[in-house]
Parts: sequence; C-alpha cells; structure tokens
Amino acid sequence: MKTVYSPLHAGHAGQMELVTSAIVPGFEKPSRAEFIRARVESEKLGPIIGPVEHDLAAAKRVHSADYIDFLPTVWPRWTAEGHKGSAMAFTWPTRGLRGDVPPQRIDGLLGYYSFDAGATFVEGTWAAIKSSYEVALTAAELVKAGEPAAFALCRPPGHHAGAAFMGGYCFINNAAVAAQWFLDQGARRVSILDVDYHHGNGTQEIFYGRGDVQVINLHGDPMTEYPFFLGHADEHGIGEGEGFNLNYPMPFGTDWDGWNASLEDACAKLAAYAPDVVVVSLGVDTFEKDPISQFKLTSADYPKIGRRIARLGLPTLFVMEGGYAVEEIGINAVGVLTGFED
Ligand code: Q9C
Ligand code: ZN
Repeated sequence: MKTVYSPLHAGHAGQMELVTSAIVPGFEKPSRAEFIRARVESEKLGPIIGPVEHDLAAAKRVHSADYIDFLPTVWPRWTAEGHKGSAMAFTWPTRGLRGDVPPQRIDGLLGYYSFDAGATFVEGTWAAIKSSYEVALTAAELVKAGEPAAFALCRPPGHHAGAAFMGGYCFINNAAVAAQWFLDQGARRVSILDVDYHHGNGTQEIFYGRGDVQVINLHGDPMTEYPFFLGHADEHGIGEGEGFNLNYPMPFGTDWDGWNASLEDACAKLAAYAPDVVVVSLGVDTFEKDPISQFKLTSADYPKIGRRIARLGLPTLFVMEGGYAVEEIGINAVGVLTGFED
C-alpha cells in the first residue's frame, strides 16, 4: 500500500511535557515518524508520496471554526507576549468555572481550547499540524479512488483532539477528519477502529450523537489510565448515536490474549455495522516496552492485528496515532500494515 508522509512534521520538535512533577522533553518527538518511514522503505511496503495541499474546510466539518482558526495564532501570540519555551496550557474551565467565555490573552486561551497540558506548541507546530491533516486527507483520497488501503503517516497524532479542544499530543483529529470526508464524498457509514493504547476521547466526543460513524476503542481503563475522564464501557452513544460507540477498557498488564479477545468482539460488531470504509486509528503504544503505557503486546502481535483487520474485507485507511518506544515503533506500526497485506 502507499504511504503518505510530509517532512514538515519535523518542525514540531523540542516541545516540553509535564510528567509527574517534572518538565521533560516530549515523548511525542520527530524520530517517531522517521523510524516508521525508514521501516516502510526497508520493508518495501510501497511508494511514499507527499500530501496534496488542502484548505481547512474539511477540518471545520468536525472541529469548530473558532478552534481551527485559533491554532495558527498560538505561536505568534505566545512569542508576542514575550514568552519563551513551549506554549503550554495551565488553567482549565472545569466544574464551577465559566467555560463559555474565551479569555483575551493566549495564556488563558490555551486552557480554553484544551483539556490538558499535553498539546504544546513550538515555532514549527502549526505547519506540522497542517501537514498531518493534509497527509490524512491525501491518504483518504487514495482509498476513495479505489486503493484497498493506504497509510497516513500522521504526526502529530489526532485522536485526543475533540471538536473544540486539543490535548494528549493532538491538535486536529486526523481520523475524524478522514471519516467525515468519506461521508461527504458519499459513504453511507464509516467505522473508526481505535487500537491506540489510550482512549480516543476526542473521536468519541465528535461522533457521540451520530449514527453514521461507528467509533470503537480498545484502550487502558480510564479508572487507572490517561485520559481518565472518558472511555468507560457504559458509554455507548446518545440519541441517533445510541449503540454506535463501543469501548473496550482493559487493565494494566493486558497481553495479546486479553487484547485480542476485545479485538475479536470489536471486529464482529464492526462487521455487523457493515460500513463502506474503515479508518484505523493506529497507535502502537500497546507495546510491552512503551515508556508511558502498561499493556504487553509484543512485536510478533502487530502483524496479527493487520491480518484480522484485513479479514473484514473493507477499504481501510490507517492513520498513525501514538507509540513512544521509538526503536521499535517502525517494526510495530509497519508490522500491522504488512500483516494486513499478507
Ligand atoms: N506520564 C497519544 O498516544 N501523557 N497520546 C500521559 C505520561 C499523555 C498520549 C502521562 C499521553 C498522551 C496520541
Ligand atoms: Zn496513545
């Protein structure tokens, strides 16, 4: 299959991250995408192409226009205020505060448009966000044009970003954008299968009231794992979306057998929904050596994931999400893709 990749991701570099009372270099770093690209080449997965330029209209189909228009202003406003270092949120409108009045200064706006401090900006961040979005749309266009599958090597990732907020290394929800784009191009139903270790809270929020996108998440139980405040098994959608959101929270230490039992159930529900296309939010932070995660999948397990998804027999768009064991991230991510093609 073809891979879509942009070198502009590399400008989103050197951003800092809050981890248990220290500010450290971010886990979501450029080498992640470079290891994956190198593995795509060495495994001869297929051609690597650049993204086609797109305006932001498709982003505004799943995000609020004010949120999308805010993103390119963050770094200029942060530096205009005289701030140095990563632009990072630190105050949020939680219960008991006003969440309906956007403040004027960038320090406040960062909190207004986020749910955590985990989506930080440096100078090249907006260009990387935009390129990641274009990578997803370009890969979606390949699938729409008849390719059985395509790989959007997105960086930064997207699944924690909701309709009007960033967080968890995510800004534009690339998988949600692609799913909506397929619908706008005539698909009747789309399934999003999110296999990243973390619950895709943004994707769930965006489609929670809709019956035309089935959202399935396999992830660390939010009782003990980030993002903590969404992803429980009793969240099955609302109104027209009732029954079209499915969560499979799993405990720390989950290995292939436990994880695969969830995958099998998820694939049965996905097949019953009979979508026209599947968007896979492909995170490989389920890996046993991932530095911020607690599942126990091995490199030998990833091709099995790809083979199972292939058995659905549906056009499939793979959208890169998380995975922080950089030495093995290429082996694991491309392992899913080569497994799919077996
Ligand atoms: N000590 C994705 O995988 N931080 N995002 C967790 C780390 C946030 C992960 C705490 C993790 C976000 C796309
Ligand atoms: Zn993740």
